[in-house]
Amino acid sequence: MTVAHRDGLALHFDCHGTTETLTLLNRHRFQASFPQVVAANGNAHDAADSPIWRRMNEFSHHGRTLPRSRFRVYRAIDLPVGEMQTGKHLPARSRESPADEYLEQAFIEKGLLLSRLIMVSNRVTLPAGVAAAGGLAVAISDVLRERSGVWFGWSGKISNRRSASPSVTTEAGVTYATVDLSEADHLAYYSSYANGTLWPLLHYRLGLIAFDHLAFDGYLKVNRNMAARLAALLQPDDVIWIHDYHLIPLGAALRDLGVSNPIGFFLHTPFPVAEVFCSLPRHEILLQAFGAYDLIGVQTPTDARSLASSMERVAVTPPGFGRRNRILPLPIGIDTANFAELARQGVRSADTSRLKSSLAGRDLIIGADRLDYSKALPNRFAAIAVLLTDWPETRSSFTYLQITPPSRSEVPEYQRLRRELESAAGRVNGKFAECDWTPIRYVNRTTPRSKLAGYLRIARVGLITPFRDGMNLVAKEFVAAQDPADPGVLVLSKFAGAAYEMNSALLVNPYDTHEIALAVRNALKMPLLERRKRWELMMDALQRNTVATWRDAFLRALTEAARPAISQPEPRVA
Ligand code: GDG
Repeated sequence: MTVAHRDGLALHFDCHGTTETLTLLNRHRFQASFPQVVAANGNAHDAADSPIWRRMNEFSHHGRTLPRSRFRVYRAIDLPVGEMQTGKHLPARSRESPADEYLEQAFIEKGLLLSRLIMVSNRVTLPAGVAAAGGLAVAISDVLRERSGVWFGWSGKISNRRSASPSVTTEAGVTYATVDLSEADHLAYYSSYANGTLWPLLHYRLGLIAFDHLAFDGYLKVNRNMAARLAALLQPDDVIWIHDYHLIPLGAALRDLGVSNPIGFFLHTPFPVAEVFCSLPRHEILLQAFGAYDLIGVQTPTDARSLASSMERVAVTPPGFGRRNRILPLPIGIDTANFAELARQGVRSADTSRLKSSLAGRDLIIGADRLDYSKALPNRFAAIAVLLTDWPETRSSFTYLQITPPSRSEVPEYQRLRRELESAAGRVNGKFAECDWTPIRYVNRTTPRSKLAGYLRIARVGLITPFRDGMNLVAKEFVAAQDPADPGVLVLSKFAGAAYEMNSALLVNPYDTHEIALAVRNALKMPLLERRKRWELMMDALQRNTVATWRDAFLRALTEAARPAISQPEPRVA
């Protein structure tokens, strides 16, 4: 038995038993956090001389992680070391519960020991920045709020001044490291390739794809440049988690620079079937790049199958260092309790009251989506016209509020969509409005998150019908925001990843405007008992799978996948 101790926190190793994973430990933080280690024979060592530290070092240097050992963490405030060793003053729970739970507590409360988490995404939302309207930014902010680390990516700024190192600021335990892009790089990497080629491809919109070899080269080049800047920031025990389609080749570029840390990737969009993906010119390069990751997370089992079958078509090389290359469906969650609370508070705000009184007793139907063709907004407006035509009794009985923050406005397809929506909303309103009522309120601005939460709570229907969506967090937020005593009804596209978990929603085919209209009519008429039953099932799923469970499951699977396949004998430490 070994006890490392520092202040009130003791770490107790018992390496004769089974189970917990020492791979989560960061050697350097261990040394800094626990200056002294006491062995079973009572001898005290400086941490750097202790057998456990040497053992960690040795395994880490060989690119291997420590084998599984049993170890426990407990808090033993002000106990003399001898008493810590016997464990007799510990609460019973700490002797019985899985060590993980205590480790987690120690990590979160004291920020000790756990490897540094490096989150990488195309765009970094700086703490002083405007609240982001985008699923990925919302999810990463949620993850980093609970677990400090580094967020690396593009600053959102375009600058032709070349800087070798990123700008770094730290706030509330999170380090933000950002790089600017030159105008040419931004055009090739972001507007042309990521959003003009990959985004439509991943959403099954082959007709919208523009492929340009130079843009693809620019995309690869920006990924290589980002890798070089990121590599310079890395420490040996860091765990790297890269997000989304902008950065598919980043892991491979890091490996080329000799980075052997665990690297995971999460794709927030859908992944299309192999026939579609492989119609992309030079797709082999991207599929090979997926091979550099220890773990690839996707939103649904369908996405996992599609990616695996595309990768099977090319002989993908695994990440090396004796690791596996795993694909795992891991649906992203939201911070359910937090969003529900935001909605409870939001409903008492002046803005929500204003909206409510403006409805004059009518039901509210709500949609909130970035202005993006994958969200199928023209079909929603058309479905409202069908509803008002085929069920005239619904006229003047509801107001449909569509909140649509602008997005990627430099990409021509998005400019066209904006014009199309403006005229579609005008057409429906022109045809059906009365002097005291218009069916559609179309807001083409970002709404603050707290306001949005309040609006979702007072809505009778959430109308979320994308053609394709990796997950769709708004669908989940709509459910979390509802009043349990009088919940609204979710009308959801069956092609959103969220439909896997939210299958008590009214699921519709987004291409069928009549089916959407009928579902909205049924939602408006649905009796309270049925609304509650459907809502409870969905809320239950949201409480089981939150953004925190998603994060933990991803990091656990990443640690597991990054562990070399060859198992080591159990160490006898001290
Ligand atoms: C990508 C994938 C996947 C929306 N309008 C406003 C606003 N929002 C917030 C929502 C939500 C987020 O933005 C949108 O998330 P979604 O998941 O619905 O959609 P994408 O932006 O396309 O996200 C998607 C997601 O990544 C996560 O993996 O689910 O499939 O495409 O949180 O509330 N926020 C504010 N004002 C708005 O007007 N503040």
